[in-house]
Amino acid sequence: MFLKSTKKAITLIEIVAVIIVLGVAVTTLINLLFEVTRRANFSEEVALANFYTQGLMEEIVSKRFDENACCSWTAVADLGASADGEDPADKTTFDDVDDFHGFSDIPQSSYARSVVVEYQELSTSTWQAASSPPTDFKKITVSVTKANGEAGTVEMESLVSGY
Ligand SMILES: [Ca+2]
Ligand SMILES: [Ca+2]
Repeated sequence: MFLKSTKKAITLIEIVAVIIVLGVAVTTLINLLFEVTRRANFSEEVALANFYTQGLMEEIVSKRFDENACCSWTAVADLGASADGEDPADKTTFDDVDDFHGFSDIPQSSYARSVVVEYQELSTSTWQAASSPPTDFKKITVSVTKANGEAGTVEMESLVSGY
């Protein structure tokens, strides 16, 4: 009778121990699963943002350097599609790289894409915003951001020349 009673007590302790161990293990597994899911989402966001950034960049650099013939390049105030008479909302009407200045669109729900084009100059060995534009070089920056995403903003820059 005494032995039987002791065996029951040990069984209860074992059950409590198993519950505690399972609780810790399940919590750890859930945390691990959450982290794996978060990283997978992050990778997918970066990959998609890269895809949309690169796609638009390739489209822009396929256009000619400027609306004007060499070398009376477009004034800074006239960068963008409006000054050339193209439709700022319709990039299929754009025919030179700076027409994309100020352009923005939503390639997919919650992904916002925008473009900045600015004249550049080489100072010693560093490219920087031109101190007296226009110059023969334009830097194109395409940015893609996912709303409420973890990847932040993905940016791609290209330098094109009027030569
Ligand atoms: Ca144009
Ligand atoms: Ca233009």
